[in-house]
Amino acid sequence: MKFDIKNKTVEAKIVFYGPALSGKTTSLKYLFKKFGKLEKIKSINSTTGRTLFFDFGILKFKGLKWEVKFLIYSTTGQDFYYVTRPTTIQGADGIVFVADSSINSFQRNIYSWNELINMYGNALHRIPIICNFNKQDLTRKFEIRNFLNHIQFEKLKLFAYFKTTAILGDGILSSFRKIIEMIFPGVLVNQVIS
Ligand SMILES: Nc1nc2c(ncn2[C@@H]2O[C@H](COP(=O)(O)OP(=O)(O)O)[C@@H](O)[C@H]2O)c(=O)[nH]1
Ligand SMILES: [Mg+2]
Repeated sequence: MKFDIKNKTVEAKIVFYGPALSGKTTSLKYLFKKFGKLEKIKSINSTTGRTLFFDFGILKFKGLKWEVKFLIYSTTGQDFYYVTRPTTIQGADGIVFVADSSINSFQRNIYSWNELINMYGNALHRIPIICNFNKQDLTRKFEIRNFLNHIQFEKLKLFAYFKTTAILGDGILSSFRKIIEMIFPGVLVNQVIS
């Protein structure tokens, strides 16, 4: 988090993390579209259209006295680009883990989650983290409870989860509001998002 007292601005970094094709880019696009900033997202894509390095965009909100700037990233979940991920998530003030709820993706989510844990170690206890169980529109989904038990979520102090369907935008805004609230507990959130 960066505070600029002179210009009364605060900057926070939010990272969307998760396995490949879980819906990170779709979630980000919905969010930016919602705030009329779709054209502000920069994506570095491979020729197949999958995110090669990351998507990146900035959302600014005017508070009563302070301007709040959210730097929002999505990482790629492709093993080959593993090396780019630690730099993307460095200094994150909040993480949105986007899980693919398809019953066949359970292990891929766990793998990606463990990767995150390994990168952050104990710091994950200080960083707010939200898990979006995305693709709720699918019929064959794993049990959320199973996943939560598997990751021992009760050990995480700043944790919440949401059911989302990014292609429809369901749950995306609520989840975003929550991560902001967790990053800036208390008054600020009501001022930045009307
Ligand atoms: N059925 C369904 N498909 C989704 C949902 N969100 C994303 N997708 C699809 O999943 C694929 C991968 O999405 P993308 O956002 O590129 O995943 P990323 O690799 O995590 O950035 C695309 O074909 C999306 O249209 C969802 O909520 N439901
Ligand atoms: Mg992507």
